Amino acid sequence: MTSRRGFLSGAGLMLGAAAVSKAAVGAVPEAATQTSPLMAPPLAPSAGRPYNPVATLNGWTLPFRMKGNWKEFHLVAEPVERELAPGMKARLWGYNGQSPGPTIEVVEGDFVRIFVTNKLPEHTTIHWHGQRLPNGMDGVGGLTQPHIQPGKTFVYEFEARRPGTFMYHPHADEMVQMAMGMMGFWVTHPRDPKRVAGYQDVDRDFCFLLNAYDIEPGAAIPKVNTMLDFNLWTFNSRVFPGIDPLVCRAGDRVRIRVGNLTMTNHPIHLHGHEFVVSGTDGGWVPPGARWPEVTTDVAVGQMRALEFEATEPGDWAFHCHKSHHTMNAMGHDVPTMIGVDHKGVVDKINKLIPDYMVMSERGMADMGEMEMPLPDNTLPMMTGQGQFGPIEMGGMFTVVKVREGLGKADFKDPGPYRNPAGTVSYEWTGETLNAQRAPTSRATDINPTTGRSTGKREVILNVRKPGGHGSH
Ligand SMILES: [Cu+2]
Repeated sequence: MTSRRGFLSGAGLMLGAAAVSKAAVGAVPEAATQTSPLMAPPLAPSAGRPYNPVATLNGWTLPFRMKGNWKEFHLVAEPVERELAPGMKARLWGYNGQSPGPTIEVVEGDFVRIFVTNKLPEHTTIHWHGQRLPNGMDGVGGLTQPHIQPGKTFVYEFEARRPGTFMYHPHADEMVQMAMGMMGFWVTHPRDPKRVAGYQDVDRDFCFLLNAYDIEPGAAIPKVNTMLDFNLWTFNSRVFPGIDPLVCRAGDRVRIRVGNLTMTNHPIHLHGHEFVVSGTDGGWVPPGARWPEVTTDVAVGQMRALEFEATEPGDWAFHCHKSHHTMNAMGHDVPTMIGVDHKGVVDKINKLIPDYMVMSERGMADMGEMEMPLPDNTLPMMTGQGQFGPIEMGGMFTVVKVREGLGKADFKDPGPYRNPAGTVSYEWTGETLNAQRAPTSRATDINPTTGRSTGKREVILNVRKPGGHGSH
């Protein structure tokens, strides 16, 4: 098959292989790209020291090649299209076809060479957040290196000295480039797990970044001058119900690594289990220094590794506990209408505007069910269907699905949990007592200057949700 004649005539068809073999003898390694926003199976190491690979939610791991002692990777900074959830695509900047970029996995002591090609319209750099490395490899544009101009390729070389959880992101026009989705995850596995205090092998090792965007309903490109008032809160540039579930076999020891590259903190909360924070920005936490939690705050720029035994079968919510971070973009100026009866007004408005709908007369749950007319490329504010009805979530929300009898490397969504008979909250159908109710709270009118009662008349105090999100 590989006669000289056949080889020559097949030269055109051999292009792919030729490109690989050319790369294999030198030059820049091939830059793999990913088109799917769904979780790729953990990527077992193709060479070098062994490790248990991580599972990146809605992401993938970048393949490497060995060149002598060096593990070589190629990242391409470029505009990408990212599906945030079925029904909405965003035009972001990222690496190798996706935002976030691919996860990079290496082993403590590896010599790592990363080629970075800039296909953006402006200059960039990559900062290797949390790593010990030579100062000139730290990726701070202007401070530790010249910027990487459009069309240019730079090389970063360093030894992965410390095992742990890291991130990468530009340190150039940072507010814009991170608001556009430029970031990625990095895991340095321990070379000898037994010698790293606090490190423990786990059965499933998930990772993802917290990120956020400000995309107007109907638009696809983030606003890049937003400082705090983001409206889409994402795990790895995905929102519920587009975020992969964390599928666990009952009894597994599970690690979830989280990095925060938003501009606010996120209290990350797991239902049904207690976890410990086993790793922080600086490495692994010795067992004697840990305490049990069900929520841990991940501040801006931090990485946290959470660990727990997945002993409780079920569908367990896993989410940021800021309730406006488990919602998708909305008109932020929806007033509180709880308790206000609009019926008469709506009938009149409907004569003029037939599609007009009243929202939130009884709370906002209506919006989880209603088929509201939305602009194209816009997700509902509260969405998702569970086996018992609408879930009324969005943003930073997903489900840890613990199941008996899964395969060791089975990450496939097993569908809704089948709760054993008699273990689901149920409606009381027996006799009810007449509920004793407290009288409606009232207060007398308050003089705004003195803060004292005027004693004039009674007013009902209405609870009003804050409209602005100016201080996330
Ligand atoms: Cu949050």
